[in-house]
Amino acid sequence: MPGGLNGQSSMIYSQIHLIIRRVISNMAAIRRRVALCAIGLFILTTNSPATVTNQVANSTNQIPSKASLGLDDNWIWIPPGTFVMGSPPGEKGRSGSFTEELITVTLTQGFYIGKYELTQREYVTVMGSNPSFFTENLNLPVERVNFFEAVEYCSRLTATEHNSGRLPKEWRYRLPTDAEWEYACRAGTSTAFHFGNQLRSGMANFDGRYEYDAAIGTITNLNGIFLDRTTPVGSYPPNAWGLYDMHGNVAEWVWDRFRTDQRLRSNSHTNPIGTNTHIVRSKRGGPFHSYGAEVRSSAMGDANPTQRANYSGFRVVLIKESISNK
Ligand SMILES: [Ca+2]
Repeated sequence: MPGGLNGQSSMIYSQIHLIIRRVISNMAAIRRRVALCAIGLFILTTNSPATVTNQVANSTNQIPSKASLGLDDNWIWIPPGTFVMGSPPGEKGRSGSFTEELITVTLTQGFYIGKYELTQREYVTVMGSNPSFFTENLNLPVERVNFFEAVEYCSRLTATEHNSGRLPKEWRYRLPTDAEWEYACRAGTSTAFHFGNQLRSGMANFDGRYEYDAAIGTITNLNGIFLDRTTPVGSYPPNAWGLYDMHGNVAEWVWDRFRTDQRLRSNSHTNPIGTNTHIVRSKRGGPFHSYGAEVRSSAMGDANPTQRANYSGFRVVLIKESISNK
């Protein structure tokens, strides 16, 4: 009869069978997770501090397309990753303060960054005026902009692009943080410059009379090239990620002074950003009149944010996150 002992036994056996199958299935899933964890642990433990740079997410299918953000080809995608910020103690000419102390930094957000320093053409298009000193070519980097004007440029560009519908509302343009700038500059390297440990006359727009070797320091070369002015963006070879003029030409305003304030107030080096408790702001990459030692990847200049100088410009990032004006 239906629901009799045989029927109940059959139902019980079916349920037991189902439970056993689920247990086996779960064990297989657990084994897969353990295997993945082991692989991840292997990857982490086989990266020495010296090679921790460039632990980037290589998956190209996570990169938002330039077309979806209204970008042209002058933008480079920088993947999230972990890198060592700063310079080793043996690197000659490094700052005597803690500003170049080695710190492992993780950036969890990928972002787009300008392939070039912001040009005068781009600045005039958004701001309607050109404050620059060297003005005969609109492909020269904009200069004589102060920190606040650089921030204003980013805000206006964001508003324009949002209003046009080209840029999704959750994305915005801003200055790179100190850490983002150095991560992009190094492009996976840990040497004094993105192209190695030596900077010779003509390799970048700097004072080529004072070349540099990380093991020696400044090397005087009175026949070296010193232009004493800006050059059109992209006049020298790019780094491995395709970014130009990260060493020299104009020094570039960044948002914060990470290593002089964030480091002191927090042990967190994930997406580090400084505060505005310090009035002065950081500039990175060094300008055209600097010695080689002053345009190293880890070198940091600073200035009052109201300073206007014909050697100070900036570069812009586009990122899907918000950083409050704290
Ligand atoms: Ca520069």
